[in-house]
Amino acid sequence: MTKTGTVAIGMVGCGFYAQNHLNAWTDLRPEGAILSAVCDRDPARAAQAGAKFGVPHFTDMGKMLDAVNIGLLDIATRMDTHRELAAIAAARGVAAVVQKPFAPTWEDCVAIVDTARKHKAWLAVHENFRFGTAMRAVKKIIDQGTIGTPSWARLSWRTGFDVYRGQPYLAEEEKLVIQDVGIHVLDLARYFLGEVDRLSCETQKRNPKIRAEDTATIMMRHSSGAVSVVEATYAARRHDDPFPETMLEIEGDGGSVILRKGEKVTITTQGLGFEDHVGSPLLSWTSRPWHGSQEAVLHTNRHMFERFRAGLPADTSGEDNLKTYALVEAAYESAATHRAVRPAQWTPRD
Ligand code: NAD
Ligand code: 89V
Repeated sequence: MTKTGTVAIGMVGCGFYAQNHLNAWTDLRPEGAILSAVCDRDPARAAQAGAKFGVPHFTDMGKMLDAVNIGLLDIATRMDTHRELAAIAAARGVAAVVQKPFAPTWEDCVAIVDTARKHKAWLAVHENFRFGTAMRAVKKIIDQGTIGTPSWARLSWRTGFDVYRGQPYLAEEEKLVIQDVGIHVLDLARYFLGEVDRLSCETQKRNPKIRAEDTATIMMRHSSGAVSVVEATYAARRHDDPFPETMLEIEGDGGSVILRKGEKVTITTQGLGFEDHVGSPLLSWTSRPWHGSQEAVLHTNRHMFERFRAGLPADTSGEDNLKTYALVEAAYESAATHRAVRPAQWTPRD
């Protein structure tokens, strides 16, 4: 990282998950990320966040940008507002990070990226699973060549945790498990095994009380020749539920790395097996079982802040996240047509 100095952070959306963003930005203040204003269209939530974190609060993002010189916007509203808010930021030349899902459709996502490019505005997506401590540890094991070249993987996110209590809107979504959590696991599959040539998907709706699919089983052929299986469900009924952890089995020509519940890892290399624990520490504001996800927010926010300040793209830039979102859309198309699908490709208009 080359640039130094501070960056004023503006938080848009002060709801359920944004509390983790707000706490993470507060932890990053000594490193130069200065939470400077919050905004929520719900006046009570805006006021509560402003009071708790000691910054001015607004109910309109435009008015916040008029009043406070924000360097980086962190937009943690839900996906139906991302295109509108990102367009406002881009038109003002303000850098923005938007939470996942990027947007409700591929077309919306492409429009957000094209608009940011048109205005030369820095844009990223807060896709935090790959920034988690355990995932970074597994990536380091792979990048060190410990298991050779990865050729097969199973990435499994299976829970019966009541996700609907904290996020009641999930029960009403027209597209659910792939768009909400499959998107994270598909991004991890890209992170560990690279880009995808084709994908097949089966979905199920196993909970009669919700509107959309709650279970997806996806198989992918990566450009490297590797094959991955991506699984996601909110309908698992298992003792010792791993929520919100992703289980991994990654095999290469030199060994394998298995990540189990509790962030326990088994590494096999040169015919020998090793056990270790790669756990996420508890922070002053994190609590089980969300602590790994919450800590991933801290690492993600640090990455966004440092890359923006250095004038570099984020690993999960808007353009990068289009490759993950293309897998989401391909999965839904495959489930609807019962055939393998090649993910859409985005090419810059300019
Ligand atoms: P939420 O409904 O609890 O909070 C969203 C907030 O945004 C609300 O308070 C709402 O009033 C506010 N808002 C909406 N439109 C606005 C606007 N135009 N201007 C200002 N404020 C506005 O939702 P949530 O559960 O916190 O989820 C928010 C996003 O975070 C979703 O996209 C969700 O998928 C994502 N999320 C990510 C993770 C993760 O990164 N692992 C986990 C949970 C949720
Ligand atoms: O992490 C997320 O994106 C949440 C989930 C319910 C999967 O925890 O939406």
